Amino acid sequence: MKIALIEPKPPFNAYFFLKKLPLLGPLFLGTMLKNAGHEVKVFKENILPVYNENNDELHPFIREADVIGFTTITHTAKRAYQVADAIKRKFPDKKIIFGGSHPTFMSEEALQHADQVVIGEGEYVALDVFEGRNNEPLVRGPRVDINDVPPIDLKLLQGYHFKNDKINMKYAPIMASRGCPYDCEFCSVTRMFGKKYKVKDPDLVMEEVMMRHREGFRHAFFYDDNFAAIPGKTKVLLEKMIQANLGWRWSSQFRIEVWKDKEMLDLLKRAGCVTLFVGVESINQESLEDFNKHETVEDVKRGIKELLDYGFKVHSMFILGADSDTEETIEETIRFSKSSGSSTAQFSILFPIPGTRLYDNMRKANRIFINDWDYFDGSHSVILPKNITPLELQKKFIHGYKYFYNNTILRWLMSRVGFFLWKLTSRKYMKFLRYFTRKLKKEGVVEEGVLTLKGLKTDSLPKTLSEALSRK
Ligand code: B12
Ligand code: SF4
Repeated sequence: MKIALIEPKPPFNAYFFLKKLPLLGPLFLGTMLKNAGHEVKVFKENILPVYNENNDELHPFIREADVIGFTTITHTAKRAYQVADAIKRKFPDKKIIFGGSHPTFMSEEALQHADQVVIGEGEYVALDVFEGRNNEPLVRGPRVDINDVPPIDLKLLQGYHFKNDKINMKYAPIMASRGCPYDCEFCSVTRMFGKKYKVKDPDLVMEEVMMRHREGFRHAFFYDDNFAAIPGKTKVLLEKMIQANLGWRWSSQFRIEVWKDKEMLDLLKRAGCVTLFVGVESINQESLEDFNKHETVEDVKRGIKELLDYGFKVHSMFILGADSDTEETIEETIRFSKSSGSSTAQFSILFPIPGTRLYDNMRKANRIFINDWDYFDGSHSVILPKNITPLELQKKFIHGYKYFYNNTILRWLMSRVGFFLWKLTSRKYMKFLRYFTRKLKKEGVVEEGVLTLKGLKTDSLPKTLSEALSRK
């Protein structure tokens, strides 16, 4: 069978400097399907779009494929639906399957554009679904033992260039664990992969590491959500990397408490870890509690310093707009991003990802004012914050980037970020926010910048941005 797997392009190219990093779902499943004898191609639309909506043209392989799978996160969902609908219109007999973190939690919505939706992890059901033995509309994928998942075949990726087997991608994508024992309010990882932290056997991870090294990679990004969650197991892997003496450089995501384990820091250093991506979120203790972070501000401050002193780079990720945030606490967080000495910083506006408690609570409270998935990317205000207007929050987000990247050696990044901000906070959106904030004030929903919810009327909440603008 010919099988196409598609990662749709996001509406705003927010992470275009990391645009080559693929989601691994299609590669894990694609590798399994290829090993089972199918012709598989994986399209990451950032690199090679499969559908041109201007002339209604599909990529030739999509026209030939028997089955087409889509992976989607929330802010690529609309593009996925657009492409899937175009395929169905032209080729009604082709089977379309959806999976990924958005369809898992919005399965009925996704099913309107697909023949089947896989909920949860896909490995144990993919063969039955793609080969047509399981035709249930909603298929629940059981939790996967990641030791059963083979190393991915990067050659499935279309539109990338290969030279002597080396793909033109700087960072080798590797995943050594899945899941997270924490359960932050805004994050869907625990509900998607489970509270149990699944760690891959270090020998199997090393097989993949060696494979990427042979392919010519000298840098890697471990996709783990919490690389050192089970320190004992992480250390075994690190020892093996040190023994292999690969001389390569890599990064991953960590919780800040990793700083307390000096043995871990030593091993990380010797194993080639360069940058720790840390979810700092806020330096307002109440916001950390809103997020269920199980961290203290003191820990965060001390942790960043210790990691930097140890010679690591720290990429600090902040979330602005918790219920306990005010303009002042947001400003403090932004100022801290710089005074902390963090090597790089990333700001997000709190947004509700389907599948999270935050999403459920915001829906119930009727506080999601844009029901357009295109804007669910952490770069747009989509919920009514409590102590600041959506417009001011949006401005703080822009200010955060400008403040952090102003007059640092990272000017090159600034120019990129500047471009990305320009793209993201498009004029139309800002115009809408100004109008919307005025409307909220007029209706008494926001009084002196504080969300009262008193006057909240359902018709205050437009379905899409264009609808909101047309109502104006
Ligand atoms: C690596 C990563 C990135 C990379 C690259 C991502 C990319 N190409 O989009 C970078 C750093 C650039 C990034 C950026 C962002 N990311 Co990110 N990222 C991840 C991370 C850590 C790993 C992704 C991955 O490969 N997972 C591993 C595979 C195994 O999981 P999977 O893709 O879900 O696939 C499994 C199942 O879903 C299913 N499946 C998936 N697809 C399909 C398809 C079919 C047909 C079938 C049958 C089954 C199936 O089977 C797979 C195997 O079990 C995840 C967290 C996580 N653990 O998943 C967050 C995650 C995907 N990111 C997330 C977010 C929000 C973002 C950002 C918006 C950042 C932000 N502001 O918060 C941006 C947007 C990026 C963009 N596309 O524009 C959210 C998405 C949630 C959502 N519903 O939208 C996640 C889930 C984290 C979270 N907070 O909950 N990210
Ligand atoms: S934000 Fe990080 S620590 Fe919190 S649940 Fe998600 S992966 Fe775990």
